[in-house]
Amino acid sequence: MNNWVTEELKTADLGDKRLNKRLTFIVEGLASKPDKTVPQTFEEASQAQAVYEFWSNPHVKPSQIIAAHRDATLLRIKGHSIILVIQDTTDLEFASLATRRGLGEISKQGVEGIKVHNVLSVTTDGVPLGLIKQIAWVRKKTRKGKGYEERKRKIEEKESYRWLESFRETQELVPPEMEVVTVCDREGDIFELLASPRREGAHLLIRAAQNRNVKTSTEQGEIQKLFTLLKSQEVVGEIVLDLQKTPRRKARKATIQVKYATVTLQVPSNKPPLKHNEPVEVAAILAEEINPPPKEQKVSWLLLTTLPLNNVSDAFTYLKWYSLRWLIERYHYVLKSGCKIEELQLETGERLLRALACYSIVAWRLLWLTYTSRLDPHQPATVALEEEEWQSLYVKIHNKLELPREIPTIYQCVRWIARLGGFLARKGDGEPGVMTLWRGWQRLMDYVAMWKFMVAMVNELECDKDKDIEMKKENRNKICD
Ligand SMILES: [Mn+2]
Repeated sequence: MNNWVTEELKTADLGDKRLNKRLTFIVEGLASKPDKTVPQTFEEASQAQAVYEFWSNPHVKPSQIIAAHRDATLLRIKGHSIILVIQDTTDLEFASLATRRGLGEISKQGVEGIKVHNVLSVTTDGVPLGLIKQIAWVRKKTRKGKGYEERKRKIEEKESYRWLESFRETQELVPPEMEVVTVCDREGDIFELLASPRREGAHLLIRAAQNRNVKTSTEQGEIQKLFTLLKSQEVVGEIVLDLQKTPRRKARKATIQVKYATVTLQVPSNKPPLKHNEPVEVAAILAEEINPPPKEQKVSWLLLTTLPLNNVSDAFTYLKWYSLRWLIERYHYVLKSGCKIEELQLETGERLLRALACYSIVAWRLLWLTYTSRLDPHQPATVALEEEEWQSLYVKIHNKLELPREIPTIYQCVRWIARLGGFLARKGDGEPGVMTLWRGWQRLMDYVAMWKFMVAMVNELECDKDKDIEMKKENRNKICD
C-alpha cells in the first residue's frame, strides 16, 4: 500500500522540495504502522527526529498537506455522475501534559483538545473517495459569547460558518457537470446553509434539528410547525434500510415508514436582517422505524432537502444516501482508534494539527480499502496492494512458497488480511470491519518486511552464483591460455 503515497501526494507543494519529500516519507511510515508511536515506526533516531521537526516546522501548513490529498480525491471523483459530500465535526481530546500548550475547549466540559470539521466525498454506493476539505481549529479561551448573544451574531462570525464555507467550496471544486449532494447531521440544520446560493446540480440533504415555522403551498398563509406538519402526513411507503454498527447500536435491518411534504421554511425571527434571508422551499421527509428491537432506539429522521422529490422512490433514494452519512463516523473512529491520534505526545496544538493532517490521509486509505473491496470485489488485488504485499499475504495464508498463476481478487485479499487480524470468516460473520482489517494490516506489514528481505537475499545468492560461474569461466580461460 505504500507506493500509493507518492501518487496521492504528487501535487504537494509545501514551498520546498525537501519538505514535499519529507511529507511523502512520513505518510508512508505512518501508513505502514499507523497505531504505533513515532519512535516505534521510525526506528532510526534521526528519522524520528525528522518527523518531529517536520511537525514543528512553522512553514508547513496543515491545509497544504490536505490540499494534495484533496487534488487526488478530485481525480477519483471524476467520472461519477453523482457524488455525496458528507460534512461532520468531531472533537479530538488530549490529555493535559504539563508542557502542553495551544489547545482549546471542546464539547466535553473540562477537557482540552482540537475541533475537526471534515468534508468527505463518498460514492452513492458507499465508497469513500477522500477529503475535499478539513478545517481543524483550536477554540480561543475567551469566546465572544454564549447562548443568546452567540445566536444573535452574524453567521460569518460564528463557528458554524464552517458548514457554509465547506458547502461553497465543495460546489467550486466538484466539476460543474456533476451533481453533488452535501449531507449533514442535525448540527448542519442552519437556516443560512439551507438558504445558501447553490450552483446547478448542487444540493443539500440535512437532518432537521429545529422545529421551524413552515408554510405549505396548499394551506397558504397558515404557519405550522415542521415536525407537526410532517407527522400529520399520510404514510406513502415502507423501506428496509441496513443500519451499520455504531458505538451506540448493533447493525440491524430497520423497516421504515416514509412520509413527505414540500414546505417553505420561514426566516427565523432572531436572524439579523440580510438580503438573502428569504423563505426557502425544500422537501421534507419523515422516516420512522416500525417495530424496533426492544431497548434499541428507533430510527426517526426528519430530513430536509433541496433535491427534487416527485415520488416515493425519490424519498427512498435520499434516505439511502443519508444512511451513508455513517461513513464519516467510521472515518473519525479510524482516526481516533486506529491511528490513536489522541495519544500523540506532541507539545503544542500547532504540531498536533500538522500530525492530524498526515494521519487523516492514512485513515482515509484504510477506510477506502475496506469498502472498495466490498463493492468492487472482482478487481485484482493490485488495485490496492503492491506486489510484495499480496504475495507475502498469499504465502503466509497458504503456508507454502508457491504463488498462484493469477493475481487474487481484492475481495479475497482483504478477507485474508482480516484473518490476520482475527477475523474468522465463518458463515454469518459478514464482512470484516475496518478495525479487524487494521489489525491484520499491521501484521501483514511485518510479513512484507520479512518477504522483501528474503527476496533481496535470494537475489544476492543468485548474483553470487552468477559471479561464481563467471569466475570459473575466467579461471578456465586463464588455464587454457
Ligand atoms: Mn456530527
